[in-house]
Amino acid sequence: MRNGRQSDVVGGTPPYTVRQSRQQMLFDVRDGLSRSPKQLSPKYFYDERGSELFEEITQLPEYYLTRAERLLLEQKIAPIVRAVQPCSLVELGAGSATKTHIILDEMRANGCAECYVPVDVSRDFLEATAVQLRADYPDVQITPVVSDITEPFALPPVASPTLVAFLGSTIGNFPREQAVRLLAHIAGEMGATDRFLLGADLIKDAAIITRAYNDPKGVTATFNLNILQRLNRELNANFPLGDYEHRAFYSSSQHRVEMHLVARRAHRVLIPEIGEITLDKGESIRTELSYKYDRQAESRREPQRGTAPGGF
Ligand code: SAH
Ligand code: AVI
Repeated sequence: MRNGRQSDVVGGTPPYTVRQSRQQMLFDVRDGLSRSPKQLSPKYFYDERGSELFEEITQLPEYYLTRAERLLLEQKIAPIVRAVQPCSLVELGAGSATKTHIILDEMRANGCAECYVPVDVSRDFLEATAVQLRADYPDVQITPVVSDITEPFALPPVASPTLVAFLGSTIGNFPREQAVRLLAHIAGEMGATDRFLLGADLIKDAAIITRAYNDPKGVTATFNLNILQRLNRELNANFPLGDYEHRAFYSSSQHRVEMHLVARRAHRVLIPEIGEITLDKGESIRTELSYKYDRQAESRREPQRGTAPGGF
């Protein structure tokens, strides 16, 4: 990787801190809730509780994404590592980094695993992940970076070649334009011998996708509602949680899941630093988009992003 630009970060020693994250949250929430339809950025799902709930989702029988990706990594990572010969691994939206073990183990077996840089917006969870990884890989330098990857972010200098991984289909949670901007930014940070590994969920039967976002145990509903709980906790808002219903559906025309919180009754919410927000009965707040991909169509789009598909 090229050396990280230090201008976007506060503090010189890792983990870097995100500048003015509370101000950013107030700005985003004010902006999102003044739109029609109302929306909140899915990055606000991931406080510590939200990250734990996502981990629970990955264990659900209906949520096929994590299992499928784990299997793919187990089957495909060896030739990828052999071809790239990475000494460093940078992972965007790393979360608990459970699948990352498959990559790090393969890098170590291949003779080089110097540095691992998990990047995530969820500070406490990322720090816990780093503690666990340091215990599991005492010989690897673990340098967590707390950053919002939708903003330009700095990475510490690491040994080349670097494998940059973006797993879990998190790319699908970004609207197309934002995804292209993010990939172009990453491509600009990568050196000639670095490579990018993307995990993205493909278009499939609508019923399978719908089930994955409407589990009968209600874990996904709790994950969805946690975004309002977080606003109550961190911004002293008074969202009446019991008055919202989880709704997730797949749009076959747009190839995306939409997740919403629907108001069961008309009400007002006060967010002291933002003001009063009015919701009608049946009005929804869109909390997430989760795009599903078409392998051929995406390959044709690669040049736009400054990346080129490999042959695995
Ligand atoms: N990669 C893991 C986790 C996926 S969950 C896996 O495959 O299981 C999505 C992760 O991306 C969460 O850990 C969340 O905190 C992180 N994330 C979401 N939006 C982000 C953003 N804008 N910037 C940085 N990290 C983000
Ligand atoms: C992290 N991301 C890819 C998940 C997804 O499937 O879009 C988040 C999630 N939302 C509901 N369930 C899981």
